[in-house]
Amino acid sequence: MNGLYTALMCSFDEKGNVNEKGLREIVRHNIDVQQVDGLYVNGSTGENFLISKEQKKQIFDVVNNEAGNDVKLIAQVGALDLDEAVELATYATDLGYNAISAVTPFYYKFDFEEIKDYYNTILDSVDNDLIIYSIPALTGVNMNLEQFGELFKNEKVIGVKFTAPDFFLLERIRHAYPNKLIFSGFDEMLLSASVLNVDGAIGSTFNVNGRRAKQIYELAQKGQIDEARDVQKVTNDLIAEILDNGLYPTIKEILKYKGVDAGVCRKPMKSLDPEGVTNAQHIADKHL
Ligand code: NAY
Repeated sequence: MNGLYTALMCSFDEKGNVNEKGLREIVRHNIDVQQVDGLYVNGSTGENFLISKEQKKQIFDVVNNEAGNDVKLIAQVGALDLDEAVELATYATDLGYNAISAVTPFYYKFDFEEIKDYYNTILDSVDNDLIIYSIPALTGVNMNLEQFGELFKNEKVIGVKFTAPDFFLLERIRHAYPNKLIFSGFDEMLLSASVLNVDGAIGSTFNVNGRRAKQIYELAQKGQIDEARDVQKVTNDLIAEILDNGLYPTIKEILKYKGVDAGVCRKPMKSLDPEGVTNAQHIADKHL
């Protein structure tokens, strides 16, 4: 399961429906042009927390159908409705997804026993491996080394998508659990994470900058840190401008500019105004 995975965008139309043709184009662009090793489906970047259970299943279907066996597929199934998470985990597993992933349960301040029960309940219901999706800045859930270790005791928990700038904790997890997979989740920190020997990365900006991300990761693996730093610098020039202009809508606009029908974002997420569209096109011209 090692390697670089795009946190896949989804194409929506103005009414918020999944634009299947556009979604297929995004999948193909990531496989054929960005040349990533896999796709992380229905994560934050896929606007997962803004869509219905039926839409999540529809997206799992379309992506699986379009990608076939070309790349590895990870299905993010985490949901506050645990029955829904179990249903989605079963659904994606039956489709043949290589692994599932689940965000830590959020909004209510769940204690660790509740978080552990959430993961074990999902895993007891499916014959598949799971990658914990940890993103404390959005969920408010900050797990420590011991708590990760407690979750890792379940052999079906094969790793973590670590979207946090805590490199002390990242190094401690790496050291303590050499056999678990760690995926770096912040594209702007990919080099720093790669130096700590992560097993791969999952990123939103890989939808448009996947090839450079792969270069950073592979250069770091070969110990060519100066070269990797140069590519991370160019990457971060791009990411800084994308973040300034609005993360997901700007990536969608860049995709559209490249001929990929990425659609608009689901409300209440805004799409870009005309000035934002022009900015996105300038960003693409300048950096991609
Ligand atoms: C997801 O599930 O889509 C991700 O978490 C992918 C990781 C991204 N995090 C978010 C919150 O979008 O790629 C990162 C991030 O967008 C990027 O580093 C820019 O900050």
